[in-house]
Amino acid sequence: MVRPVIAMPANLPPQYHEAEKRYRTARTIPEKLAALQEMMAVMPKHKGTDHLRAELRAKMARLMDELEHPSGPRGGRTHPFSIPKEGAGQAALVGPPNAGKSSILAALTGAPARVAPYPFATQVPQPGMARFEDVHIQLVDTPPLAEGRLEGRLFGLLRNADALLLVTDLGMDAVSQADGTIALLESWGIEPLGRGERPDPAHWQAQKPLVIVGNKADLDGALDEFQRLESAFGHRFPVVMVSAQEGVGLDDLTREAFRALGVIRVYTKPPGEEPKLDAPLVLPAGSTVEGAAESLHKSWRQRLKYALVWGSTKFPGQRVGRDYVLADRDIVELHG
Ligand SMILES: Nc1nc2c(ncn2[C@@H]2O[C@H](COP(=O)(O)OP(=O)(O)OP(=O)(O)O)[C@@H](O)[C@H]2O)c(=O)[nH]1
Ligand SMILES: [Mg+2]
Repeated sequence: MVRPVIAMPANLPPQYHEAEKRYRTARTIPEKLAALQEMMAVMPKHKGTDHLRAELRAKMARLMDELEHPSGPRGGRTHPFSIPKEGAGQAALVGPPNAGKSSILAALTGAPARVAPYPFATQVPQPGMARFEDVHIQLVDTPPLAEGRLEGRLFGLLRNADALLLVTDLGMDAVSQADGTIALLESWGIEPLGRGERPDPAHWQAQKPLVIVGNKADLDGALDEFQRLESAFGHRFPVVMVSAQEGVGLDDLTREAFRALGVIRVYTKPPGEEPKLDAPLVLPAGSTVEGAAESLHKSWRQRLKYALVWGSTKFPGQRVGRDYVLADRDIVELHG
């Protein structure tokens, strides 16, 4: 087939050409999509790249369509399925059929998840809000991941999530379930990140902090199975044991989910007043006093002179500069 030649803007960064090489050698659609998404991410945004950007977007839409309808494109453009983010971040529950993803969503959020004693019960993603201390985390229940069943819209959803919670069934071989799911994610170009690893901002859609969950802790033999799971994965990933049915371990799960989101809570305090403890700012981990100030109002960019911080500082109410890196639960008093 003859394709029109796209005039290449001259000033593309080297990362673009690397990603393009990966695009050309990619064997699977998800690998192609991952490379295209990277090409878009590193491409400078100006008039000269508009045409190329539109071209790449059209390619991605075609590939998404192929993914959803493997028998060939039907009808018009398909957009990746997406669930608008809410709260401190979005964590998707993923894993093999029947492991208890929907049960965990229902137990933590009260969302009307479809729980059933047979596999492939969940057909469409379902969001719900789980409380962690004083913030909410958005959990998204997804259809099971299994070989040959990748849906384009599910792929899009996973790439958009901030973290993945891989649910396994402790009544079965949980280690192979986790291994199989990780291998599947990797074959789709999604790289799981371990404890303390943060996605590179240029590749965040392909790199996902992962928490491994052993569910059905109430079953006979579950503890032994959990120990196997922990020794196989605990050196790299957080591994938590829960029973959605008995409501056990769910607090640990939301804590690990919160950690995986890579955000911190910061409370502001007007001078001479009490801190606003009921309304934390949720900021990316590593944020500075300046970042916190700007997230409140952009006028702080000019005005900010220093801040007093309670929490991570050596002394309560210590005076710090704009570059001071805040920690989760810090209280900040801004001074202009
Ligand atoms: N014993 C026990 N059974 C559970 C637990 N959690 C879920 N189940 C059961 O496991 C089965 C599957 O639960 P679901 O929540 O539908 O599992 P799922 O992972 O969403 O399944 P799919 O949507 O098919 O992928 C149901 O019969 C649940 O009642 C648990 O903690 N303990
Ligand atoms: Mg389900």
